[in-house]
Amino acid sequence: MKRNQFIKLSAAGAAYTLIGGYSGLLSSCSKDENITSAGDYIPVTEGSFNTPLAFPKVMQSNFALTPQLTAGGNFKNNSLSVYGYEAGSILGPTFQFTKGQPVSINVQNQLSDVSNVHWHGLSVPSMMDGQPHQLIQSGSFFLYSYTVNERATLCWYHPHPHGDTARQVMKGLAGLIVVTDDEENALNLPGGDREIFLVIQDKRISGNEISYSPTMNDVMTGFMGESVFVNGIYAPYHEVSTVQYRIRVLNGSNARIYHLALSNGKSFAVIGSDGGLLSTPQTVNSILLGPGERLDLIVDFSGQNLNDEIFLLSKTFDAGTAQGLQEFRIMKFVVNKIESDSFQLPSALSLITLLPESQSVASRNFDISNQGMNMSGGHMHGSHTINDLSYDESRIDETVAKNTIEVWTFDNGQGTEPHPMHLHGVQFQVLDRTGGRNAVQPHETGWKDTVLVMPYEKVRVIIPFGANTGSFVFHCHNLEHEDDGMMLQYEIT
Ligand SMILES: [Cu+2]
Repeated sequence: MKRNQFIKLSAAGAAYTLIGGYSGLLSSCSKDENITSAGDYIPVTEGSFNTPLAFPKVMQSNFALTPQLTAGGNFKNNSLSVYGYEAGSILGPTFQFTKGQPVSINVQNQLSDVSNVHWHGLSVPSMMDGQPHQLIQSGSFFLYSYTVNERATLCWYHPHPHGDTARQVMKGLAGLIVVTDDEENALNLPGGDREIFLVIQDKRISGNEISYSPTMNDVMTGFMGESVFVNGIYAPYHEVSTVQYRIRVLNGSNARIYHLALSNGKSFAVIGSDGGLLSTPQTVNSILLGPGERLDLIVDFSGQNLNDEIFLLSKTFDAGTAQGLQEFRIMKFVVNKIESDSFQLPSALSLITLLPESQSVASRNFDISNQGMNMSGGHMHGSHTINDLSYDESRIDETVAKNTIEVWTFDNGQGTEPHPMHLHGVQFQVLDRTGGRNAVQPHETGWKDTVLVMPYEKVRVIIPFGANTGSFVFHCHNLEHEDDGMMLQYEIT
């Protein structure tokens, strides 16, 4: 695809500018699509919050995943036609791993399409990483085996076949991975029924189907749904007592960003993110969570009265796009018991050694501003790139030396869309953010594998590459952008 074939978004985001004399293209677009640079605004429809929250079953390991078409989830007390990792379930089991543990998981693909499994956040060998070109054919299987090297953290797994990741995740394929270690155990954080795992995902529901047929606008903005699910349940509630809870959140949505807050206006503590515990708790009133990012929170319900209802909200925010325009409720907590609680949040959680920039041996800059549209196959579609390049499995875009440290910049300075940038194979630290929010966010003060780069922002991350050689991808975790090619390959040599 040639550079001058792009129809580019204007920097102001108000209109499209045609470059290279292809002005005839727009008129050949489907007439029922109004093209707007902001994408389509898909307002959330709140439910009645009268379905109890449920949790996927917890497995230690050695559980075969069988991606398949099945019935699962709960939408207004009906199950949906979904893709599941087992029969009768929208999300796969939550895997509970311990640092240092060997894992083998057989994935038997019972879908009619190719699929695979990526272990998002775990640093596994290139061959086991479930990369976009490492596919499991329909009716075939692959045995993933690796050792869990991570410190305690919340990761997740999902399919990653290039061009079909977004649809397969939207249809239901995802699951959590919880890694524990001695350092975290020693903190005696709230556990048992006082540790709650929440997978937040928006979906478009049509009848008993999760519909997925993105328009060009959906590709530009990312595909968003009107119905917000938690753990596969639309508009759920969960009963709590008046104590402190550890609430662990995954934004497992294709594209929607959530501005999380509590309806009682109380602050809460962020104690961890993608790569595990922070060094110290960060008290916030709200936090912006992009697709693929995780949060580890301490929420204190003490002082509430019996039958109080507290909602987890997404507040408005300014993304300059169709996102963030609406405040909506995600789920309800209902106080059903008055109890007291002896837990005291430690002021020191973990030792995070901040990597000094002086140890970096190379800097690389990635322009993620330059998104456009192009015409091929008879219709207009998005064309998301990094440094003007689209994903090509046969091309290695960057080569880094093993056991070295580098600084990478994701530059969305001229961009008009948010991009949650994710690297496979590593965890990194956020050095700084200039433009936009202009600051490292509270949950970005530890280890991360996905960083939200909002319009007009430039974010620098410092990355220690390990001894794990081979090729890996890095990409935007807005899954429509990713499928559209906003993904490159790097090789550790
Ligand atoms: Cu993106």
